[in-house]
Amino acid sequence: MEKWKIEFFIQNNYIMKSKRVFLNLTKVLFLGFLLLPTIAFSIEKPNIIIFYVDDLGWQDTELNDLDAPCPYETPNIVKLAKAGMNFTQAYAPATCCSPSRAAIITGLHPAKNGMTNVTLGSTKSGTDSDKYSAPYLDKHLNTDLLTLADVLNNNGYRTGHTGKWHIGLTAASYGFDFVDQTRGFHRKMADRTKDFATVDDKKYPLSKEKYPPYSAKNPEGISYPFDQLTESSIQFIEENKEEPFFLNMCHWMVHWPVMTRNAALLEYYCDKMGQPFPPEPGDRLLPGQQNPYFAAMVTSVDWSLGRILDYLKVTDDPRHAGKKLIETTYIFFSSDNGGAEQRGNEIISDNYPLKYGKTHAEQGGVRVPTIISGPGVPKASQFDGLVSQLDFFPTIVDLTNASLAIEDRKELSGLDISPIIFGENDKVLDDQGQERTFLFWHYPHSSDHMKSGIREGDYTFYIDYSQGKNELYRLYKDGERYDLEEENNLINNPEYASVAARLAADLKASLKANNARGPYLNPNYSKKTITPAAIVSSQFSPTDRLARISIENALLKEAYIIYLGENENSSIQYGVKFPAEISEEGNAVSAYIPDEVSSYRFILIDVNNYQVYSDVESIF
Ligand SMILES: [Ca+2]
Ligand SMILES: [Ca+2]
Ligand SMILES: [Ca+2]
Repeated sequence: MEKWKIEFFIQNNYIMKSKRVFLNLTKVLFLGFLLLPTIAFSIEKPNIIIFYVDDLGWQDTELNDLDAPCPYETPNIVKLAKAGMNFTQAYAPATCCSPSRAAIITGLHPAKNGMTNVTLGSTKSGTDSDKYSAPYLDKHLNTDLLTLADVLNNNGYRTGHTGKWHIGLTAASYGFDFVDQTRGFHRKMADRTKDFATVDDKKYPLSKEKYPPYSAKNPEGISYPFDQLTESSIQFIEENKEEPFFLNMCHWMVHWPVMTRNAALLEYYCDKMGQPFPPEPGDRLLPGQQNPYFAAMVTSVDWSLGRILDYLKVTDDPRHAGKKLIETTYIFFSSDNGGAEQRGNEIISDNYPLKYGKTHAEQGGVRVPTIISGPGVPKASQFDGLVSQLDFFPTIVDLTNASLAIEDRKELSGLDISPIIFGENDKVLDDQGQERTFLFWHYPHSSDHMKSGIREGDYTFYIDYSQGKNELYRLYKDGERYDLEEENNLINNPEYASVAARLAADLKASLKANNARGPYLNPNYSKKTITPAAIVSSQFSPTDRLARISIENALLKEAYIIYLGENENSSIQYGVKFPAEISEEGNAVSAYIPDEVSSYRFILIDVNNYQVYSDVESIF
């Protein structure tokens, strides 16, 4: 296969890391340790767990808690932070689910891998009132892309995915040996006010073991309903711990539907929030963080994390005599995007003091709780610099000493932050030793908040495509919180003109370097002043299996073909766009149509930036 290039990058990292961890420890331990071989501090092929939460906001845990105290109790998240490093300014690669997940697993920025939203495979153009049209998104992540699971699998790791996938097909098509995409106990309830789990429940029996929270009503703690997602994750570790393993554990919580099967937990939060139990039917309308169902979901995710940590703590590592799995495993804890604040009338949570939430490029949409723990990571440490989940891929490659072809490594959008997590450096550096000074986001979707954004130092800057204007905010000043709420737009303040110009230039250069697509102009827009490209003829030739179209009104700058249909056993990637050939004149396009494919359509971008879909063409 193409992606298994034979030319591997020979890494010296293993030896370097032995020294590195060793030097770290000498800072805190005594000289006597110098006599021990350095190898004793380094874990060969450590295990990796990514524990990923859906829609968990930056203020939805007891970490980084500003202003009003977080009412949701997260003792295990706090415990994990005390065992490792808490990142106070960590970011998801995107504002919503699929693009963040695709970015983590490919190590490529959403602008670069093209998956910038959740509407996969949709060919809807805008309506006649929309000036812009979002780019077409592949129906599933292109299977030709190298994934983190591929890299680790190729380096002797067993790879498991549990829970939410949401980037098309199943995780089995992307390098995972073990796949269980169960929703666990986060499955829709007919009536969330009363359909709670019981001790002898068929699907969700309550546990005999008791866990936090403790209260006067339940001084010994409470039971939790059976959660297949947590159990499958433990099963994967149990069955694969003889080998190094990578577990990508992705909860469906705390995403909508907002509900819990755990009556005791819900009652605990109703009591804590001064609300009746069981709650009245209907939407929760109290502002801020007062939704007891949501609180129960956050604590349920925390319980699940606790189950994993407890298992790792008591289980021997068969590969490292005398060690428990917790001593040989790195855990990456984070969330795929900021909190969803509201759905219909229901108030879910609040990202305040951060602005907005999920699907927004502002801080509430992208800043997320993040912890990394594992061997060599200083306990209860904190890093306040900018990091991204895009850094997970290269960091995991480094931690696992995995071989990766030089050209694949160069493509990665994030940076190896292992010097940060070992407390050796306080700056995130690229391969040339240059400090990374900013992160950026690209969300060319939605009708009213289609934005690209950048965070650099104290500032955020946005290009708002829908409104045709730019914004600049100053989050911090002299190390203090200044306008974290992003309320005072400084774009017209002459004092900040050079800052705005620098951020605009960095953002535009990043979008260009990553070949960011969209937003495009919408050919259906009623007030358009330029005529979009239009298709005048379309043919298919069965002899050479070439589909051809010719164009009038405007020449083309990009053209793609998508094959339509479904066949999971086929090597054809249905719904994934591939470049089509534009004629020298720019007014005709052709594409090869494989034997198996019986319908297709072209996607055209004309020189004026209109995105035009051809009709669906069928071959009879
Ligand atoms: Ca708070
Ligand atoms: Ca999400
Ligand atoms: Ca808010």
